[in-house]
Amino acid sequence: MALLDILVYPDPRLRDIAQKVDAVTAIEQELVSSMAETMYAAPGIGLAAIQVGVDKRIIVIDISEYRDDLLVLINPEITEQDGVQVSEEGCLSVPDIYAEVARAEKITVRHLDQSGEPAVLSAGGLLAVCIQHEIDHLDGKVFVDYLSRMKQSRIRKKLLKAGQQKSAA
Ligand code: GNR
Ligand code: NI
Repeated sequence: MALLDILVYPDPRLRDIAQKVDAVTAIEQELVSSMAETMYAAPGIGLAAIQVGVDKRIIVIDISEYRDDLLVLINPEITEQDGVQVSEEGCLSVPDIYAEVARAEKITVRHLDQSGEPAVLSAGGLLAVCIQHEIDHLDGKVFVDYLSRMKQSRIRKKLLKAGQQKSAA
């Protein structure tokens, strides 16, 4: 296991489109465990491989109160969705920025689990939000893409400036 570096917006690698995983091998399992460690340390409730610079369709999520219920989704695909919910989102790749985003209220997701077994999951509320947020990352999208151009440009400036201060320190 290893702590991985999380890419920060507007890093162009966050625009990469992740590739389907052909087989869940020891390599993928090692990546999953490093991603989980990185998510728990951050701390965050979800992490997509793209955020750590790996272009594989792999997501880890834990929305449980005691951080002891890891969900691993490989090659996730939303097969059904229903309703709309608006909630405040944040992102480990967009530090200290929060904004309301509209998402489907309920979703059904087909995926492979951590052992590579096909599985289906139905989710609503925060879990549904988190899964949609993570699948967006796999498709090169970030939640700020849903905001006005004006807000996007303010966020980009702010994070570029914060990044420069960090590298000068
Ligand atoms: O930690 C996270 N919190 C969060 C809150 C509301 C909606 C989505 C999220 S996901 C985010 C972690 C992250 O950036 N995953 O990509
Ligand atoms: Ni995110």
